[in-house]
Amino acid sequence: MQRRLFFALPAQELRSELKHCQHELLTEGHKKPVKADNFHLTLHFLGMQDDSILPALYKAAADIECAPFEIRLDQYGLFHHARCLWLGPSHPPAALQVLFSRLSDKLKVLGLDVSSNYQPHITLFRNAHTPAQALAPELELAVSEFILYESCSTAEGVIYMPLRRWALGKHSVHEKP
Ligand code: 2AM
Repeated sequence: MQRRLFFALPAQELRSELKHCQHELLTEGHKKPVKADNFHLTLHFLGMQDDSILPALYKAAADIECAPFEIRLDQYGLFHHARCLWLGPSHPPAALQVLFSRLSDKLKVLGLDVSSNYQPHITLFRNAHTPAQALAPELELAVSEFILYESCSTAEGVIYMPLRRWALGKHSVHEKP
């Protein structure tokens, strides 16, 4: 079976703050807010992959060593091509780049295409055409784990299902939630 997969940092702890940002930006005419359940900060998008790759992905992720860290989210941005309006860090912490690069190295060994051009962000709106006018907030995202998600299309829209999560600073692997 094929699954649409991506590694990401969960952002549910900032759920109410991010919803507040969306509420403010709605007044600027942005129309398609991301569901709060789907807030995340992507590390690596893997696209459609066969199930058979999952054990290798689990092993690769479990081998990553990285201490917990924080990300200050303080700027809005717009990807014109993808039409997504996002909140992200103006100064991504070195630890985020380290986690991204270590995961990247493991994925390359598995023969996967990984992006080298990394712009960390949390998407707030899809189908966005214009940049945010409002001043971005300053939010701290505490990063203590990363997750392999499956993107699933349902009648209610896309949902991101955590397949497995890995705690930073430990080698513990938690099975499916
Ligand atoms: P984003 O909203 O953080 O940009 C699942 O589809 C998630 O993977 C999306 O929410 C999107 O994250 C990211 N994604 C989807 N298609 C992508 C692509 N072609 N390249 C990079 N990231 C992508």
